Amino acid sequence: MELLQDILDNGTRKEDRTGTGTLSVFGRQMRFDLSKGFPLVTTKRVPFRLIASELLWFIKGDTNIRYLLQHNNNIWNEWAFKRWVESTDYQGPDMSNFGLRSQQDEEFARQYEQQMDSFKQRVLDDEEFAKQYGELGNVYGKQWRDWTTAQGGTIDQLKDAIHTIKTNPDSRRIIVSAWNPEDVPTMALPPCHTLFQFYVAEGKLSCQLYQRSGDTFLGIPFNIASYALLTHLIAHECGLAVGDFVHTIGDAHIYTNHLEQIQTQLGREPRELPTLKLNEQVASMFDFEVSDMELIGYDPHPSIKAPVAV
Ligand code: DHF
Ligand code: TMP
Repeated sequence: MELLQDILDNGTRKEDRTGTGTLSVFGRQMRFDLSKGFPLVTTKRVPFRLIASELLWFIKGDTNIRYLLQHNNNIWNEWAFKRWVESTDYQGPDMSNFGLRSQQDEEFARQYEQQMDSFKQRVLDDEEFAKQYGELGNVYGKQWRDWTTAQGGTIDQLKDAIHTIKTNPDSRRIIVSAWNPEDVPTMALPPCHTLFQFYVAEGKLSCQLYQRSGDTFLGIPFNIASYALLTHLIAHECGLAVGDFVHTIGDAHIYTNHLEQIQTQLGREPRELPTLKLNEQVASMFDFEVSDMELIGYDPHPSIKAPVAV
C-alpha cells in the first residue's frame, strides 16, 4: 500500500514496451518479517493457489505452460500465445498487439478469446504442439535447476543453495540467478525476479530478491508471496525458522490502466495476515504439492480485476 502511494506521489510518467504507459520510480525496498504472518496482500483477494503452483513449476525446473494449464493456472498464457501467433504455423486471424487491442475493441476481444481458448486446449491435448508452443524459453525453471555452462555441463543453483545453507550457513555467497545474459534473447519474457540471496542468522533463514521490474498492482503481490513461500519451503527442509523477506525493486511502476483499481484498493483497511501451514509429513521441498500448503485465516477484501500489459 505504501509503495503504491509512493509511486502515485513520486512516479514519473514513462512510456513502456507494452504501449500502455506507466508511473514509475527507481529503487525501492520492502521488508517482511515472515514470523509475523504470511505476506499475502489483504486489501484485495490474491489467489494463493496460483502462486503455489507457479512456484512448484519453477522448482520442478519446468518452463512449459502445459503444467500450469494442468493446474488450472492461466497467468503465463499470454506470453506463450504471443509466440504462437507470431509463428509461421499460425494461420488464424491477425492477432498482432492482442493485449492492447482486446481492451479497446469488443469484436476483436471475442476473436482473441476464441483463439486463446483453442490454443490452451491444444497445449493440453497435443504433446507435440505443447513441446513447441507451450515453451517460454530458458526462463526461471531452467536457470534455477539446469543452468548450462560453457563446458557443456549444468548447474543446479537451487540444490547448491540448499546444500550451502545446510553445510555453511554463514556463507555470503548463497545466490540463485535467473538472469543469464546469453539466454535472455530466447526467453518469452526476460526474468523480472532476477536474483535472490539467502542469509542465515540465529537459526532463521532470510531471503532477499532483486526484481528488475515490478508491476506493482498485479505482479508484485504474487512475487512477495512467492518468495515468502520459497523461503518457508527451504527453511522447512533445512530445519530453520523463517526470518525476513527483503524485496528490492528496480523499476517499480503502476500501469496507467490500473489507476482506478488502485484508488479502490488504497481506500481499504489492511486486515490481519494469514499464516502458512506446511504438511509436516513432507521432508524435501522438492516433493511438495499444492495440497501440502495451506493458508490459515486469509480473509481479504474482494478481488479487483485489472488487465495485464502484454
Ligand atoms: N506482465 C505484466 N505486465 N505484469 C505482470 O505482473 C506480469 N506477470 C507475469 C508475466 N508477465 C507480466 C507472471 N505473473 C497475473 C499475476 C501474476 C503474473 C501474471 C498475471 C494476474 O493476471 N493476476 C490476476 C489474477 C489472474 C487469475 O486469476 O487468473 C490478479 O488479479 O492478481
Ligand atoms: P518488461 O520485461 O518490459 O519489464 O515487462 C515485464 C512486466 O511484467 C513488468 O510490468 C513487470 C511485470 N512482472 C512482474 O511485476 N512480476 C513478475 O513476476 C513478472 C514475470 C513480470
